[in-house]
Amino acid sequence: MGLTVYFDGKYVPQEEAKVSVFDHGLLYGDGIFEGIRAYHGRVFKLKAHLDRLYDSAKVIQLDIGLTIEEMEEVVLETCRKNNLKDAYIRLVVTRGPGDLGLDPRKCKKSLVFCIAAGIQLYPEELYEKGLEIITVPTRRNVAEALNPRIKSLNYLNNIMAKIEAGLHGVPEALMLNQEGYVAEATGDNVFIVKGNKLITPPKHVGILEGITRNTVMDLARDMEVGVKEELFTRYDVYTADECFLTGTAAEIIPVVKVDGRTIGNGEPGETTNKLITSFRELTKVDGPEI
Ligand code: PXG
Repeated sequence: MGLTVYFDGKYVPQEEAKVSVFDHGLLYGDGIFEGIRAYHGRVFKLKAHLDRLYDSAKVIQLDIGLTIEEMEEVVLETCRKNNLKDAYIRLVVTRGPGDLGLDPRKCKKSLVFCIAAGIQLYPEELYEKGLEIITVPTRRNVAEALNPRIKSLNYLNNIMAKIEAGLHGVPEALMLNQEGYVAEATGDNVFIVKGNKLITPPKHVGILEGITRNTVMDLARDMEVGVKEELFTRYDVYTADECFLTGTAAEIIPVVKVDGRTIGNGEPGETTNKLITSFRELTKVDGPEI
């Protein structure tokens, strides 16, 4: 490996990038992050990721200590230092070291680190055959408790859902919100296709407003496919023509079975496949050059 990591203001060998046991990111999950990808020497949708990071910071009253322009340079420089053109980038901001109480005022300075690593691609077979998923009992966090729009270091809600999916032998979980409407998967947003229309849950109902989600909606509009953000239930998923998940890691991944019900004809749909093609084209040209 031997990566160079941006850690607390410096670029250091990965062995030297060590977080204190008193850091509130570790003790309480008090912090935020972004998962970003670079393709073909450009950081895809970097501005959108940084905007979301700074919005998350504002909501949890976390002073990042760097301007958004400085943070952009941190991301690009971390890629440069590691000679990466295609990368998975993890940008993390914690409340920083404090004492053993949860009071964030005891943390004098936030900690920023950025890792850029080679990317572990999902097997191409998953895109050709599609995924089987199930709905799990664990509901997505209620927005009034911990708003899922904050990309926080508290991922236990999603991890429990992932465990439940694993217990049933499938790789991903469909999570419902408190009212029983479809929310999202554990690290991906969800879309269904009905006729010439995409439907995805609105951003205020207990989901992360995914950057891949927003990109896919833009691509669909360009392709003259209708786009609707509205609540729907599992009934609508089972009876949809197509279903897919979107996220930085998975990009656009077709779903062909949900809770034992075959979606459409059981193969990745035409609209899904067209979106995958145009998404891959966009990754060649979008974002600042490294
Ligand atoms: N929902 C949740 C709960 C997520 O965590 C998405 C949707 C998709 O958002 P983006 O902006 O990526 O389209 C996410 C993103 C990881 C990893 O290492 C997780 C995410 C992104 C990148 C990497 O597990 N989650």
